[in-house]
Formats: sequence, C-alpha cells, structure tokens
Amino acid sequence: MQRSVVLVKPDGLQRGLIGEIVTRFERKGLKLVALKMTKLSHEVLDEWYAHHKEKPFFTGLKAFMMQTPIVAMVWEGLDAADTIRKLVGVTKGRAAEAGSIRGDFAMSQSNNLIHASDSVENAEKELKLLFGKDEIFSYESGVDCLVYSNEERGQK
Ligand code: FUP
Repeated sequence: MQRSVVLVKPDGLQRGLIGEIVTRFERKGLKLVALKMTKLSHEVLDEWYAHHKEKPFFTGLKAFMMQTPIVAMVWEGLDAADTIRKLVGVTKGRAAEAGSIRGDFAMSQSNNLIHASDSVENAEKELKLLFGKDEIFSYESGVDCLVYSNEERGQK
C-alpha cells in the first residue's frame, strides 16, 4: 500500500476545517497512519518547496506556511497519492472541481487549505522531512477486508 503526506495549511487550521478534511479521507477508506500538529521551519520549507525556489511567490508561500502551526498526516491506501490528489482538487481553489476539498472550500491559488504529495517519491521525501520512524504506525484495520478485495489487499 502507498503512503501519502497531507498537510492542513494555516488557513485550514484557522477556518476550522481539520475535522472536515480528516472525515473525507476516513470516509473514502484511506487509513490514517500518522497525525501531528507542528510548525514548519525555513529549512523544511526550503526542501519541501525546492521546485518553487525561483518563483516570485516563494517568499509569500513560506510566510503563509509559517503563519500558524499546521496539521500533518500520513494516509495509506492503494494508489494513495493519486487518490488523495483527486480528493484535494487542483491548486487554484476557484477552479477546483466541486466535490473536491479545494473545490468546496477554497477560492485562492495560494490559500488553498491543503497540501498532498504529488507522487510516491515525493511522499517518501516529505515523510522523512516531518516524521520520525516512531511517529508512523503500522496496524491491521478491521475494515480493510471491506474496503478492498482479497486480491487488492495483496497489492502494493
Ligand atoms: P499543489 O501541488 O496543488 O499544492 O501545487 P504546487 O505544488 O504547484 O504549488 C504549491 C503551493 O504553492 C500551492 F499550494 C500554493 C503555492 N502557489 C502559489 O502561491 N502561487 C502559484 O501561482 C502557484 C502555487
């Protein structure tokens, strides 16, 4: 099963959307394997958004992400990265599809509530930046046999 990192950004925390966001992932059938509130440092954000370092919005993006703590989670599931990106919606909130998290709750391209890993490789990189080994859990969930077929449960 894949793991993917989700952050509820400072706007999501302040707007009281933590529960709404967690509920959507839970209802989908994804499995929560890590959860914590933390403050992002300059060092972590420089790594996290390294691909945006030269962009004009980079300084503002970092300041926004450091406004308040964020809530960081790791969700596990079959094709978790792609599945979560669909639940999250495209970057610009006002263009995001209705029914997605950004589509239902965001208007902005920068204040867009949530981050989700865009690939398995980035998920592993982000996971290492924010979580210690003892903060990520592995457990049998009683509903796995309802969420997936036997064949799917054997897949990576
Ligand atoms: P996403 O993967 O949808 O979160 O989007 P990107 O990785 O392209 O961008 C990361 C963050 O940079 C966005 F969530 C918000 C910010 N950003 C801006 O502020 N302005 C832009 O034009 C593009 C991105």
